[in-house]
Amino acid sequence: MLYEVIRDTVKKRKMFALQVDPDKHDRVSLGRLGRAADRHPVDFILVGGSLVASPIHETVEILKQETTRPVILFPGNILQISGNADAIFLLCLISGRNPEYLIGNHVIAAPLLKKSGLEIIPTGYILVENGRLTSVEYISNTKPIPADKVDLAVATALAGEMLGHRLLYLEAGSGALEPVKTTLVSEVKRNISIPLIVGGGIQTPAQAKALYEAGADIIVVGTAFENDEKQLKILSEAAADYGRES
Ligand code: 1GP
Repeated sequence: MLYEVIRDTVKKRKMFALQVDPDKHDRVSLGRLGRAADRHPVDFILVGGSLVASPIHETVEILKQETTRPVILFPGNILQISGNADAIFLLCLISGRNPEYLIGNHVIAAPLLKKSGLEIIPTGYILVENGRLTSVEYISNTKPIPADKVDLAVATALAGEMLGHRLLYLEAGSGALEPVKTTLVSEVKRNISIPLIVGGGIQTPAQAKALYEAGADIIVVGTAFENDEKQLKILSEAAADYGRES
């Protein structure tokens, strides 16, 4: 099962994931990205976004044809479910207080998910403020945790782990001006024992390295590759190098 692979891998090295927003790609660029993921040290591919108009099923199908990397759903809503994927991060937006993103959508999706046969990976999703209004904040109608409120982020992460989430995801939001601050990442990491994912606004190897050093087990990057696929090589290799150094 993928969860066990992730849990065991992060005990030995850092991981790197590519996030694909189906609306930002056509068939050709998706194919290219899938093949590039195979050539570089990408551990898995996340598919989804806050607001997606393209059929998720097709995106997953194309990626599955072009890559051997696991494809995991990262759904912004219940329309973003496809039985073709390998697993789903079943996100619970625990930084927010919108019941639809805490349980409402999960109830609607549960029978479909059961039928789909997808591996379900319950994930506590924590949105952290980054200085700009992000799509996830707007669409979910929730407030992010203020960037300097480390104690709130730690308490939220602890609650997420205590409630049984198997991963925690610190999210600055796609296209964030700044990634989540390293001080916040390190305090969260110090307090939890499940794998910690960090994403949003990561553009450079130096940022990735600082986040790994602070305690991120997995880094997720999306926007940096949308206009420049060469960045996939640069960022994923920097991540792999860091894994070897540490
Ligand atoms: C979004 O964390 C991911 O959910 C990736 O963010 O697009 O800013 O890399 P970016």
